[in-house]
Amino acid sequence: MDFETIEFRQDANGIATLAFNRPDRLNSFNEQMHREVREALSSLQQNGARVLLLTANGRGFCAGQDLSDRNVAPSDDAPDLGYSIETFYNPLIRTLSALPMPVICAVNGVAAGAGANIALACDLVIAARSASFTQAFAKIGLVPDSGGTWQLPRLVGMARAKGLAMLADKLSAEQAEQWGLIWRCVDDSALMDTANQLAEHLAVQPTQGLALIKQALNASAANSLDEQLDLERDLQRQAGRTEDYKEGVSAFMEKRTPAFKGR
Ligand code: T3D
Repeated sequence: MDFETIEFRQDANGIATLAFNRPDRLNSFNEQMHREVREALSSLQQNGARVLLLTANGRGFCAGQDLSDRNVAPSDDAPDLGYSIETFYNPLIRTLSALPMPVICAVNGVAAGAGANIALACDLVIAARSASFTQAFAKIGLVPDSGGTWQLPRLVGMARAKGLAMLADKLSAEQAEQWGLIWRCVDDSALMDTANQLAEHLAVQPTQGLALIKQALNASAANSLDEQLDLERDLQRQAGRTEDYKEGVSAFMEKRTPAFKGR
C-alpha cells in the first residue's frame, strides 16, 4: 500500500506499525490522513496482524484536526463539525477499541485535541518523557471529542477530567503516568525500544484471549456487576475453545514455553 500521510508496515511476525507522517503540521489530521489510516487499519486482520503499534514521525504525536482546513472567512458558513466527527473521528475510535488485538501507542511528543484522545483509545499507552497531553479543544471553543469525555473521567476521575478539559493545559507524560492516564512514561531514547519490545512480546501471546480481555474491560464501564459476570462467563467460554488455551494448559503441565498461534 502506498500512503503519503502515514507510514504503515506489517511484518511477518504479526506486528503492524502505523506512524502518522505529517510532521510539519505536528501530524494533525486532514481528510487524506483519515482515509489512509482507515485503509491501513482495515487491512490488519486479513494480513494476520496480532498487535498494532501506533506512533508518529517528527517532534509531535498528533495535534488533532488540521485547523488550516477549518479557517473560514467570517462571512462563510460554519463547517459542519458533526459531519467530520461522524464520518472520520468516531469511526476511528470505534475501530481502535474494537480491533481484536492489543493496540500499543508510543506517544513521541505532544498529543493535542483529538490526537490526545486517539492515544487514549489505545490499549497500552507509552509516552516519551518529553511528550505531553492537552485537551486543546477548550482553547478554540470546542468540546473534547474522539471519546475524550468518556475516557477522561474513567481514567483520572471527574475532578481531574474537568480540569484537563476546561483548562486545556499541557499534562506532562510523567504526570499522565502518575494520574493513571497512561501505562508508562519512559526516557525519550527508550521509547521505541520499549514499544517494540512490548509489541514483540504481545505478538506471541494468545491473541484471541487478549482480544477477549480487551472486550471485557472496554465493556465494564457501561455494565453492572451482574452484566459483567455474565459477559465474563460468555467470553471465558469462547476463550476456552481456542487452540491457544489448550496449548497454554499443555505447556504449563509439560513445564515448557507455550507456542501460541493466535487461534
Ligand atoms: O474540525 C473537526 O473536524 C472537529 C474535530 C476536531 C478535533 C480536534 O482535534 S479540535 C483541536 C485541534 N487541535 C488544536 O487545537 C491544537 C492546536 N495546536 C496547538 O495547540 C499547538 O500547536 C500544540 C500544543 C499542539 C503544540 O505547540 P508547540 O508550541 O509545540 O508547536 P506550534 O509552534 O504551535 O506548532 C508547530 C507547527 O504545527 C506550527 O506550524 P508553523 O508555524 O511551524 O508553520 C503550527 O501551526 C502547526 N500546527 C500545530 N497544530 C496544528 C497545526 N497546524 C494545523 N492544525 C493543527 N491542529
